[in-house]
Amino acid sequence: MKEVSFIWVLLMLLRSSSSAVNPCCYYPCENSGVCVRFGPEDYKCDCTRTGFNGQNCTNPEFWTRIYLMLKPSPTVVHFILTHFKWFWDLVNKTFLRGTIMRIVLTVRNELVPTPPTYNTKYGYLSWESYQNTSYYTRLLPPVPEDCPLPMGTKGKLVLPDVIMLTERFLKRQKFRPDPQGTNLMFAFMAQHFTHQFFKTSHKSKGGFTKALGHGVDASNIYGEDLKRQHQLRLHEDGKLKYQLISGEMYPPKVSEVPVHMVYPEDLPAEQRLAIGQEMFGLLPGLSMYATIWLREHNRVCDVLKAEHPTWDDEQLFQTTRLIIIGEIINIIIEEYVQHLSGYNLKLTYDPSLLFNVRFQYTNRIALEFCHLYHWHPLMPDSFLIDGDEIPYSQFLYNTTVLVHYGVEKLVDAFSRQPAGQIGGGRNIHELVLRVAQTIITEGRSARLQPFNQYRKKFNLKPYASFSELTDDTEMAHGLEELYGDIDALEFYPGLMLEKTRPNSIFGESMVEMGAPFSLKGLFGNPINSPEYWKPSTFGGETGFSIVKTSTLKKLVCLNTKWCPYVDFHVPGKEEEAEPRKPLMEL
Ligand code: ACD
Repeated sequence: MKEVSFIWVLLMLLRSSSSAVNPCCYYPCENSGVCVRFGPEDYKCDCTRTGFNGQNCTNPEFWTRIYLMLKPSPTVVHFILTHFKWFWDLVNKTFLRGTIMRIVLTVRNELVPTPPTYNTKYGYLSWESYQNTSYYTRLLPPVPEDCPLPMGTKGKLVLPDVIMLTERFLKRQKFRPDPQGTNLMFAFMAQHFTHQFFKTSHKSKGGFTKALGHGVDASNIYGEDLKRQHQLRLHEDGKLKYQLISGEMYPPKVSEVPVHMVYPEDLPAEQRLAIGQEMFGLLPGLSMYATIWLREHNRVCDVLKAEHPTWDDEQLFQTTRLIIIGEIINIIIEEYVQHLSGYNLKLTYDPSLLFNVRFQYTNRIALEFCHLYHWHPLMPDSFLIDGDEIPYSQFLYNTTVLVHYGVEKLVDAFSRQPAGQIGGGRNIHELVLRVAQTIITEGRSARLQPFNQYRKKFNLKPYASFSELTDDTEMAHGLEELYGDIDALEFYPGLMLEKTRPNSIFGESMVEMGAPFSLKGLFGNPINSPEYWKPSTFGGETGFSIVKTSTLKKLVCLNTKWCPYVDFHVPGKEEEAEPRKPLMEL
């Protein structure tokens, strides 16, 4: 291995000394200008519609100058949104809530190109990138192949060894709970929800996805293709197949619904559950959410059937799927992103906020979004359920945990157990550290641009040094030694090692980069378009109201015998004391 990298370094040195360096390797174009190479040594920056001009798109136009003067920094905006609770309590009761939400959405949306632009193969616009939806799109083109150094022109000839890098800076020393109080109910929701649109195709190397819906399509519930969907369907009253265990609904067995699922060879047939997403037998938290959504789908089918006795199975199924997609989006915006943001502004799922602004109802998942969402520090050291402590060895691929405890006890346990802080480094359990290693390796083969280039793309100031990135002096020195230059720091390590905001789950970059992808993906869903967002799409006012009023608590408690403590954060003092509410009050 060492010889191979030595030969590679020699080749690169020979290449760069014998020919001119591709000028785009210097990333000369600022402010989203596009670098185009002309001849061996020349380049031009295309500054069209960037609001800047000059050779490198560095001179602001008049209105840009004014805008930049008035624009508050992300730190100031975040501070205002997370403080002054009395002020936000007032705002949340007025029309200003919607107005501010619209501003948040439009500002974030401007950062996501639509139609999509580059992909791992094409660092320039091409029809192939646009129409081949098997690729993840990319915000920034890959580092050109002919650059003298792996990250362009800065840093070391060889990037740090991935195993050493992750062992040293990402591996957990001692579990550090998230200071925002995030729990495992959130962590499993994150995993369950995102695996409908992040399905990297590892067979075909180079930024391909198997999730062709590129957004919230509930394919994790219904399967990624029509064949799987039909196998999972009961073909009666729009429902999905299920099995009853002690009178309660669970996903059917693979022996009865023979869809491809990933299970260890020695797992007994009766323990193999058939679920929309083939990986969801991996963790009881995932099969728990699969069970909850299965029950919800079949419950909504009953509601629709009662109002539309003439509808056939197909119409009941399709309309229920749209309702389920709406419920997911609502819960994600109003509870999941709300929790993550720590904002005192109450985020609102109201698609009509965007009806009078320029907005395209389409989405393409970006490779950078997929990488940044690898939030494995959330995972604890072991799982605490109903007085039992379950180690990973007994948790993985153990579907008996779900049936043994039942949904209620699992929800209760996961809602009470703290998840780990995502940012700040050294908080990934060693059992899942290899996932971080895979993502860094994949980032290298996809030639992702340096972290600082992404900071600029998202209107953030690039870090001037490693000690600006992190307050941990030892880590800053170590990174300096390994990368040689802050401008050569890689994307994923940058996001994970950046200092966290005070009492926050992660740092500035994760929010500023994650939010645009998220909000565009959620609001860009077709159900939010003026053509779809109306009662008839959801079978009438009843279905529309299920979408508009869905909550995590209703999702769980309308599908369980008793209502456990359920939230995306661990209980505070008041919640510990709060008596369980009867279902009628939900
Ligand atoms: C804002 C709203 C608050 C944003 C806060 C944190 C965002 C950080 C990372 C992304 C978070 C959640 C992702 C959720 C949903 C993804 C949906 C994707 C759909 C394709 O300030 O803007």
